[in-house]
Amino acid sequence: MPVSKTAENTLAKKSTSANDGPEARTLTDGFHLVIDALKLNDINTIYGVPGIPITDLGRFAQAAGMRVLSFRHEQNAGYAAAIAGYLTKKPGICLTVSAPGFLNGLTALAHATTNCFPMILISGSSEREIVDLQQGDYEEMDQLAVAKTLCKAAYRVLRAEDIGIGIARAIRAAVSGRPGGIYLDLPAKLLGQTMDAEAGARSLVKVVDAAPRQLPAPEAVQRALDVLKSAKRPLIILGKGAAYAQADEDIRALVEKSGIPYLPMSMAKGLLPDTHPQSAGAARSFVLKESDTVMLIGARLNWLLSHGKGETWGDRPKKFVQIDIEPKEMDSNVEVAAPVVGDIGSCVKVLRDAMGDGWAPPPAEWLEAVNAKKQTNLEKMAPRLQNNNVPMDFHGALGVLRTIIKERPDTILVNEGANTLDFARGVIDIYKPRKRLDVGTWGVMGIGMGTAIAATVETGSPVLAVEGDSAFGFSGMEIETICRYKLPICVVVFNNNGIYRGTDVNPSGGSDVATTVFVKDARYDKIMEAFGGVGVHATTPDELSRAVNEAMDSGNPTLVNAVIDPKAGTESGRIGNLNPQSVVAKK
Ligand code: ADP
Ligand code: TZD
Ligand code: MG
Repeated sequence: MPVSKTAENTLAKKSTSANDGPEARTLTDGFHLVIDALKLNDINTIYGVPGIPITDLGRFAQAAGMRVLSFRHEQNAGYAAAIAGYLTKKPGICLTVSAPGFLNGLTALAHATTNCFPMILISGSSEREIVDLQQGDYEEMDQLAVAKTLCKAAYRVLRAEDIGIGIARAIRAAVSGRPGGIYLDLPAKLLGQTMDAEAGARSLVKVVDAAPRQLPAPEAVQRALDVLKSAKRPLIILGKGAAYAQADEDIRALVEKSGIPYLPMSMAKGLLPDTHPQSAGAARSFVLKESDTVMLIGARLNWLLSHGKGETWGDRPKKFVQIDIEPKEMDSNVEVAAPVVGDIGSCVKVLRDAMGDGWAPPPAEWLEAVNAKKQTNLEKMAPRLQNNNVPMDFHGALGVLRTIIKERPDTILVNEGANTLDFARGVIDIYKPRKRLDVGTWGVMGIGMGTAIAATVETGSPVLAVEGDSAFGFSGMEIETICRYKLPICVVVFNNNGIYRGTDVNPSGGSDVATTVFVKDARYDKIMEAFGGVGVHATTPDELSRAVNEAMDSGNPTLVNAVIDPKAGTESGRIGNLNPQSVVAKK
């Protein structure tokens, strides 16, 4: 690509204009104002892909001491930014070029919004005068218009003196209320604009109290307590909003004080350790059906909870208490008897205090029934996790990884796939908050490598990424990124030769393989070796265990190709019921 039109700017930060006379004025420009505004707000990491018109923005940011991580595809940089936002409560930044780069980042921006993760997608854009007349500029697109429907808010900055305000608005919009994805459009011309350096510095805004606490109304708290008190079979459901809130101690105190069994949604696992006596994770179907009162904390009654009704929830009438920062979430699917609107940290603290000393635990009968169900299910699963079948099945392989996470609870588990996701979620216990990151609300494939990279970059923790072979393919090229930055990430590809299973055949009898099948016995470990990392081919639970433990001990980028029986999986994992059925032909 040719040198950027706007990048006649040299690497020198502040230049002196030639015709400024003896009392030369010091200038700054759009590039540096963006960087200064981000740094002023303690944002020090950028995930992106360089190119016109933002190549120099990345260079200058690196020169200014920011961590700028270049990816191989914007979607993966976007997923990294999204999860960075979730882990830090500060907006994760994804930086892209115009039209195609912007569009590549957009899936991740929409994913962030859907999952309530704070993120800012910053894209360079082409000349407004040409774009708006549709005269065919380089990478022409009305990006602001396109982004608007896919994010929480979208802004464009046209004047250098507005950069400070533009970034402040983007930050506040991302993290306040229900967090989400923000689009910030920076035209090439803006980046090259100059202004007086002192005036520029004065134009920057440090956002004060970006996500203000929102205390619940006392009558809402009382109503919630009344509903909980009258419950015979109460249940608490913790969602990823609760994990996001970083109110770990207060949430634990509320759950323990209440004595109520709780169910963690997938990314809320570890908020309390999965081995906690009140965890009803192993009795999920039972408690959803049998409970009479359910308190949701940062979890929505969307498809992941069968919308709060139907077969999953059984015949017993339910009362719902819901803690959420978004008032519109209440009654979204079923009636909520006691809405508690506020930030989770404040809400759980107030609720816990209001329970006072005289709070009675739920009826013993209920607790015993939940525990009995839990024990039966755990006993049923235990022997399956110890099996030494070759080729490995999902349980044999996951039994090994379960032990590794138990012994190394600070590891962040990243997980995507269908069977690989559903079985791992059930099998691998998580012991600490925000240590399980996965496909989120959409069940999107492709979050893997971006998520793994940001997880270790933001927290310093090692990462174990457990990936279906299909899932891995969506972001596999970022293995180079992992090697380039020498990140402590161990990827285990559950290689069952395809999507769900590797045994489908082409129903027409033609020479193409079936639509869900990949190259047989592929060696994903070689991809890691190509970039200088460690590749291991593991065919038994022992080999898998050894390889992952070595990777975790060394911190070297590692990819373990775990050979899984191609017959072991089921169609769509645990959500096969969502597949539409044809009346014409049965599979
Ligand atoms: P899960 O998929 O784990 O069930 P969801 O993503 O469906 O979780 O729900 C998360 C909920 O948490 C959203 O409704 C969101 O508004 C809410 N939320 C996020 N952050 C906070 C917070 N700090 N305080 C209160 N609610 C929050
Ligand atoms: N594309 C995107 C972006 N997200 C998706 N969820 C899908 C396609 C559809 N899909 C699933 O829902 S799971 C999956 C796809 C393609 C892959 C499952 O295969 P896998 O896992 O190899 O990752 P298992 O272990 O073989 O089931
Ligand atoms: Mg597979």
